[in-house]
Order: sequence, then structure tokens, then C-alpha cells
Amino acid sequence: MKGTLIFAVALAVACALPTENQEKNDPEGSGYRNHKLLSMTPTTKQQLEALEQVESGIEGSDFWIDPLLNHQAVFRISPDKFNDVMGILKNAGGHPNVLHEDVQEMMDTPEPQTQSRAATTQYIVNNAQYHSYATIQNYLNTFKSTYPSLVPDVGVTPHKTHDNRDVSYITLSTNGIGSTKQAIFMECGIHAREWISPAVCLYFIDRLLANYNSESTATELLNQFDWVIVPAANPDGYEYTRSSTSNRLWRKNRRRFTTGNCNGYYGVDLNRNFDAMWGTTGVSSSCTADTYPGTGAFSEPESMNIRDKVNEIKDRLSAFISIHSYSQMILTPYGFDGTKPSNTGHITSVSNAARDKLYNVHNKYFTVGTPGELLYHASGGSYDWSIVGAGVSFAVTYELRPAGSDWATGFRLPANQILPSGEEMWESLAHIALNH
Ligand code: 0X9
Ligand code: ZN
Repeated sequence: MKGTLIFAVALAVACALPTENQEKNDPEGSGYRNHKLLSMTPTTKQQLEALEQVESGIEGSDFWIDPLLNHQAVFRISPDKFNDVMGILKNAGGHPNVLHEDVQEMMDTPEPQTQSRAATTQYIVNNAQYHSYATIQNYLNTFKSTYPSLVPDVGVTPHKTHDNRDVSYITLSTNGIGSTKQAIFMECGIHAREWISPAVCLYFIDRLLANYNSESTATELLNQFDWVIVPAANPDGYEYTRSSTSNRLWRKNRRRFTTGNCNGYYGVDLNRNFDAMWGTTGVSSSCTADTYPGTGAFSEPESMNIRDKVNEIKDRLSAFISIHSYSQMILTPYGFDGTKPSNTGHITSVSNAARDKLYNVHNKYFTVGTPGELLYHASGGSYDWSIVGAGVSFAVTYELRPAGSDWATGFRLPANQILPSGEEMWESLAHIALNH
């Protein structure tokens, strides 16, 4: 998980100054060499506040598990900040542990590519590995050519990314291009490093198409709904994380800042860039931070693309589903503060049942609750915007495998878990679609 605290600093405040030896290309500099992975379980309010201070005040701190009283927080700290951070935490009476001395070394150990179970031959996607963005786009085209009567449209959204990529979407419908059926929108891969998200979305599309008219759930899911799916909403970020182990933990898009103190730095957190209480909670005003929300709501092509595609179908859109990783949760709205939509009881009970369906497949337990209850408040998220901006009545955010405590795996979920993740998400998403 990643978050920062409510950070009520005016966003106009300038970004942090680059230090001499900091590569401007990437605030992480030369990757994560000698970055320490620390853990600490705050047992007092003072210790919790010290962790919160590190999260919001220490530039480049990266919380993999956020601070919560009596729960283990896990976070990455650059070597130059290590002593300061230890001082802050120890002064508060905390007992931080070094889990790993060199995060780059963790990233450089090959991601386990254990062979997964063979998927049924009828499927198109190879679920034994994570794929490049180009391959993901090719898969969308193959879906269309293989199932022309179920895939009226594979296209690109209107705004090119900063690295000049198209963001592709796929529409699944039994009614062709002019369909007026109720629709469900699914957005995957908005955070670059969360590779399991696009992989699970591809599995879902594949299974839906392969089983239409031969298996009852798939048939119902397509008879009752059109599906509009963006399987990789942040292709620049995704490809950046694929380009080197030194970039494997990149989260944001790849906007390049060209003025002021931000000059030469990169990246806006797309899940803070939507017009839903934009810039109020869970953001950092520093452009080098992982939760920098941009200069204004919808300043980024990738979030504009989701906005525009949703707006096209909003009159018949009954659910919006955002897929992230990790920590095994189904997050109900709202994320931006402690308020809840009027149908919160319904959203929660459907999500609880969807959690049970998921659990029954491979015994993975997902927790259900709002971000404020389970993590932190965070503004500018896509699922909140789908409700307050597009009038969708049912929206949730999934955080996929692994469990929050599994920091050693984290975003680097072995590829042999793509298939089981897809299988459990199939049941969970089917429940949401058919009962929301
Ligand atoms: O912080 C986020 O954007 C999501 N967690 S993640 O670790 N995948 O980055 C949670 C998003 C919940 N939604 C909102 N707070 N709007
Ligand atoms: Zn995410």
C-alpha cells in the first residue's frame, strides 16, 4: 500500500530542490541502492505520530504498509535520511527494525517466474508471465478478431500519454456498437508498479469471451452488461517499471516537469488527479513525492482518458471498478474523507459477499472497508470521481494479492499467482456485477 497523510500544505508550495547527486530523471536516483527497508509497530500515539511525520515530512520515504496503531508499518528510506528517521522514531520510544539493508538488491533478485498451472487451452492470454504494454494491446486486438460478435470495439482513448502512447480500451457487448445495455467500467494498472492489476483484467476479459454461451456465469455477465475495460491505464509508468529493476517501484505517470524547482523531475499520481475533493487529503505538495496530485484535477492525459470514456457511457453505467495492488482489500467509498454515499450499506453488503466468493476459490481473505477505516484518506481517486463526478451509484477499489503483511513480495507478485488471482477475482467480480 502507499499513502501519505492528510497534507494540508498549499500545493502552490514549491517542490523540493534536487540535491547534487540526485538524478533528475528519477527522484529515486540510481534506483534503490542502500535504501533500507524498515518496519515498526507503533504501540503509542506518539510513535504513530512519529511514523506519520516520517511519511509526510521525509522526502522519498515510501510506505509499503501504512502506519496504524498496533500494526506493523513497512517503509523504504534512502541512505541519506536513514539516521534522521531512526532518530525521529527512537525519540518517540519506537523500535524500528531493518528488514533489508539494500532494497536494490531485493529488486535485483529475479522475480520468481515459476511455471504456473497451464491455463485451459481455449484462453488467448499466456498467464504464466507479465506482458509488455505492446503485447497487452495485441491481446486486445486478438480478442476482437477471435470474438467479433462480442467485441464491437477496441480503440484508443483521446489523449496521448507524455511518452506519446495510446491508452487502449476494449468494449465487450452482445449488442454491437450502438448498445444501450447497462454497462460496467473497469480500470486497471493506473499505478505503474502494480503489475498484477493489468494481468487480472486480461484474464477476466479472456474468460468472459471464451465462455460466453457455454458457461452460465460468463453468459449472464455478457447478457446483462456491456463491459468497458482499460487494462493498462498508465502505459508510460508501466513500461518504465519494466525497463530496469532500478525503476521497478515507480508508481506515477511520466509527466516531465519543466519549470521551477520541479524542473527535470517526473510524475503525477494518477489516483490523486481526479476531480473528487482534489488536493485535499492523502497528497503531497512535492512533485518528487509518490502522491503528488498534479497541478489541478485532470491535469494528466491518463486521468482525462478515464474521465472521457466514462462520461461517454455514464447514463448507462451502473458500476465502476478500480483494480490496484497490494494488501487484499475491497475498498468502499469514499476515499477522500470519512463521508459515505447514501447507498453505503448496499455497497458494503455486496462487497462482503464478493469477499466471501473470492475467499472460497483459494482461501485468500480480503478485508472490506473504506480507505479511512483500513488505510488513510486520499483525495482525487478515480472511484470517488465516478460517483461524485459521473453519477455512478456503485464503485469499489480492489487491492489484489499479496496480503499487506507480505512486504517481501509486495508489488513483485510471482507470475504463477496471475492465474489464481484471476480465478478468485472472476468469482468476486461476477458477484458484484450480478448483485450490485
Ligand atoms: O493510494 C491509493 O491510491 C490506493 N492504494 S495503492 O496502494 N494501490 O496506491 C487506494 C485508493 C483508494 N481510493 C481513494 N482513496 N480514492
Ligand atoms: Zn495502486
